[in-house]
Amino acid sequence: MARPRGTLIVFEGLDRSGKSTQCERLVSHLRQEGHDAQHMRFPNRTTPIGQMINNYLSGLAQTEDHVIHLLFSANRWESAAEIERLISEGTTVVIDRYYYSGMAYTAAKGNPDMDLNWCRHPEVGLPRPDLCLFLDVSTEVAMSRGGYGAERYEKREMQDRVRELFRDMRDHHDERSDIVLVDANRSIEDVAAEINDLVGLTMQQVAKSGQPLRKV
Ligand code: ADP
Ligand code: FDM
Ligand code: MG
Repeated sequence: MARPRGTLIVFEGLDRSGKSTQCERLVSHLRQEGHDAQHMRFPNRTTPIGQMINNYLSGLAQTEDHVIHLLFSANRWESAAEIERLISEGTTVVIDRYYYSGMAYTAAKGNPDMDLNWCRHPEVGLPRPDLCLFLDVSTEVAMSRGGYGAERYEKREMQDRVRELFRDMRDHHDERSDIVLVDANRSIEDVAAEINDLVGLTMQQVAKSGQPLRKV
């Protein structure tokens, strides 16, 4: 019997919601259970495009708003074929931020030409996640986890607008059926336990339905 395809899982949420912590824990958990699992993150700062993004986020470079939006998207497209290959080989891919962040952070800049609909266009055709776990954390709890750092978007006003836009996306956009809200104000262990259950269910559904990997 052919091996079932892998599952595509994405973590989203504001800064300090616990995405990186939970991605690592999930990948270890899946490997312990005998699955092949691979961790990825966006932006992937290791490629030439990723270095341009890093220079922008750290304040070393000023980049026009449309240009940086398209670079974030291009940074996903340069990994799209690899994601598809891993999934087709039966590896579950766990990604720390994806095009949901791409849409919300650009739209949060408030440029009327760059609303969520405009922001979505360059993402159309990317591998579509089977599940997007949205880690929901209050501003107070996020601040208690070390406050904001020095990168471009780590400011209270920007985070508040991104929170609103993530909410719009969960309620009104094509994305809504893929997004599951997780209360991330709890302990690392409690959040991880819920995530393991949600991911387990999604993997079972993918294996049972035989549904191929979709596209955005
Ligand atoms: P993100 O990747 O979303 O920015 P991180 O996983 O890097 O978030 O977590 C930010 C900080 O908060 C880290 O110091 C991490 O150890 C801590 N942290 C993560 N999850 C929790 C939690 N559930 N409870 C308390 N602290 C947490
Ligand atoms: N970000 C991330 C975007 O603005 N667009 C994107 O497409 C992606 C993937 O980059 F402020 C923003 C979100 C965050 C920053 O932070 C990257 P981390 O700490 O590397 O996740
Ligand atoms: Mg992180």
